[in-house]
Amino acid sequence: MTTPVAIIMGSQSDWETMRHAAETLTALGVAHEARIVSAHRTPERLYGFAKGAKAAGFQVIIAGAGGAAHLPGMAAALTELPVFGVPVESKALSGVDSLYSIVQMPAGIPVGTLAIGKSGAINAALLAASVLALNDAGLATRLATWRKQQTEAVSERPKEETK
Ligand code: RP5
Repeated sequence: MTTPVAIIMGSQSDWETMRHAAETLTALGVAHEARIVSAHRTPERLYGFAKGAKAAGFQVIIAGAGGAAHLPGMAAALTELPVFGVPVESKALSGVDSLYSIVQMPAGIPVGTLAIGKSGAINAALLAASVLALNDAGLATRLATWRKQQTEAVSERPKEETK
């Protein structure tokens, strides 16, 4: 039994954001593995991971990084697996640096770039699940249920504000 989704991140400090991807996948019953793989501090680990990811059975990679966020693009350069990039909110530039580092890929090496921070991490997991659901009817049903529950949780009227 292989694990379909790899969640990689540039640093332990990214986990606070990327754990939301992991939690979303868990809620959908999608097996995943999280690893710290830094494009700058552990380039050989990145090379080994990305080159071996397909053979290891991964089908989708979610890559989160902040600042000079080269991890998603470098991973995408080294594997044909779909890579979804999550810009982590940085202290200096609030994640705009991360977003620009990830989103503006040259034609030929795609990274599906999500929103900055928690929303991006959750949506990366949902996109990964949507991709896997194309060939997994059980997951497609769980995803539809997840979305239905989300819709039902939205009230038609705002609750009274408490003072
Ligand atoms: C990036 O540098 C990481 O993805 C992280 O978002 C950022 C800061 O890393 P730390 O200094 O917190 O390890 O490579």
